Amino acid sequence: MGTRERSARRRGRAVAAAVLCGGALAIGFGALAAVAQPPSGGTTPERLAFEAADSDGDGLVSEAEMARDAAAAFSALDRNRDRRLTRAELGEHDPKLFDRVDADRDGVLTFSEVMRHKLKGLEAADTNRDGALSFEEMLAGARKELEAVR
Ligand SMILES: [Ca+2]
Ligand SMILES: [Ca+2]
Ligand SMILES: [Ca+2]
Repeated sequence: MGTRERSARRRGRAVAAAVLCGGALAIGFGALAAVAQPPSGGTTPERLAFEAADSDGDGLVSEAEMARDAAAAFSALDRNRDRRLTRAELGEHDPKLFDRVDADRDGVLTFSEVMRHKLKGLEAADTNRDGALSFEEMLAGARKELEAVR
């Protein structure tokens, strides 16, 4: 595999992980934006994702901002508009993460399954208990979650 294929592969995995991760919930839409518009000048996809989710720009992603971001990511991925995300619609992703979000194990993700998972992720990653995620809290939470399924 060449370098270009490898980095495209990594990016695809990052998008799906973003949508599936509780802590990285905020990454969902941002990672999609990063794919459409590759980061320049040292801005990481994670940072872009965070800034896209932090709509009031206060450096924290609140529960409401997370819900808005998740809804945008969800509808962007839901190509056939049936309000369910299939494994195929998610593209390349970690099946173990998918299983964690798919609470009723029917093989598709509803928005409420995604939101339940995201809110759990927010609670777990919110180490200073202010009800919102800083960039550092979000990154640490995402990392922990990815390690947990490994
Ligand atoms: Ca905010
Ligand atoms: Ca389901
Ligand atoms: Ca916090």
